[in-house]
Amino acid sequence: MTAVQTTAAAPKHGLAAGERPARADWTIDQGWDHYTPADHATWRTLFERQTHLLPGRACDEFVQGMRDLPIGPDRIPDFRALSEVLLQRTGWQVVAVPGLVPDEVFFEHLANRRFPAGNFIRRPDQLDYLEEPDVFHDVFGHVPMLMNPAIADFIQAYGQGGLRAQRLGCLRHLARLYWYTIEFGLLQQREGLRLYGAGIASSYAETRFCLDDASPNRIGLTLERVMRTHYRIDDFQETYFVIRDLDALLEFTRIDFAPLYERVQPLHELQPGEVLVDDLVFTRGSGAYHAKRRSAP
Ligand code: HBI
Ligand code: FE
Repeated sequence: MTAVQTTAAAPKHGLAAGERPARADWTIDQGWDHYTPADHATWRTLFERQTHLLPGRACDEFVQGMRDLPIGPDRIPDFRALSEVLLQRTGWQVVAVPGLVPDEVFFEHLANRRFPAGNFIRRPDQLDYLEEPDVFHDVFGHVPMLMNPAIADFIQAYGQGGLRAQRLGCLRHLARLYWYTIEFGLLQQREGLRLYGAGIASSYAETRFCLDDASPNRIGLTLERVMRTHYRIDDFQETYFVIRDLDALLEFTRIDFAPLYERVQPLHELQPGEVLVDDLVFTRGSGAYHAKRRSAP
C-alpha cells in the first residue's frame, strides 16, 4: 500500500466535518512535546525498515538529502530543525498542518516554498496503509528531496501552476504530473532505475514492488503522456514513469503549460495500466499483481 491515499469517502482535509482551521493558512504548531514514547517508537519502526530497503533503490539525491538533515531513528524530527537546514540549502521550510489541506491552501504554501507536513503519526495498526499524509510520509518521503535544487524549484512551480490550473479548469492534468513524479517517480541512474517519489520512499511494500516486481510497467515520462493517464489511489501503481534525471523536472518549470492543456484535453484519457505503441518502454509489466486483485472475490 502507498502512504498517501484518498478515497471518495475520505475527508478532503485533516479536520473533522464542520471544524474550521484556526489560521487561514491551515498551519498549526507541530506540538513536538506532545508526541508520546509510542509515537516516537512508531517513527523508529518505520524509519528502520525503510532505511534497510533504500540503499540500491532510492536515488543518490534522496540518500544524500537524508544524510544532510537532522532526521534519525530515535525521534520524530522537529520541523524547526529541519527548516533551519532546508532554508540554507534551498530556501524551503516545513510547516505543520493537521493532514490534507484544501488544494488552494496547499498550492499557496508550495508557491512560497513552505512544505505543509502532517504533524501526526499513524497508529501502529496503520504501518502499511493510511489515507492522509502523516509526518512519516511527509518528512521521511518528501523532505530529503527538497534538499535538491531541481526538486525545490519544481515543487514551487507546481504550487504556482496549481493556482493557475485551477483557474483554467485543468487541475486534474497537472495533478497527474505531480502524482507520477513527486509521489511515484522513478529515475535513471548509472546502475539502473532508482526511486525518488515520496509515496514510494515512505512505503515498505511499494519500494520493492516499483523496482523489483515484474508486474508494473516502467515507461519514459513525457508531459502529455502523464497528463492523460489516470492513477490509482488505492493500491500500487500499474505504471511508473521514468525521468532521465532530476534536471528533467527543472526543464518543465520553464514551459508554459496552457498550450499543453489545450492539446491534451481533446485526447482520450488513458487507463493506469495502458501501454501505447510510441511509449519508451523500460519494462513491459506482466500486470499479474493487479489482474489477481481484480479477479479476487
Ligand atoms: N494537502 N497536506 C496536504 N498534502 C498533499 O499532498 C495535498 C494536500 N492537499 C491537496 C493535495 N495534496 C492534492 O490534491 C493537490 O496536489 C492536487
Ligand atoms: Fe506526498
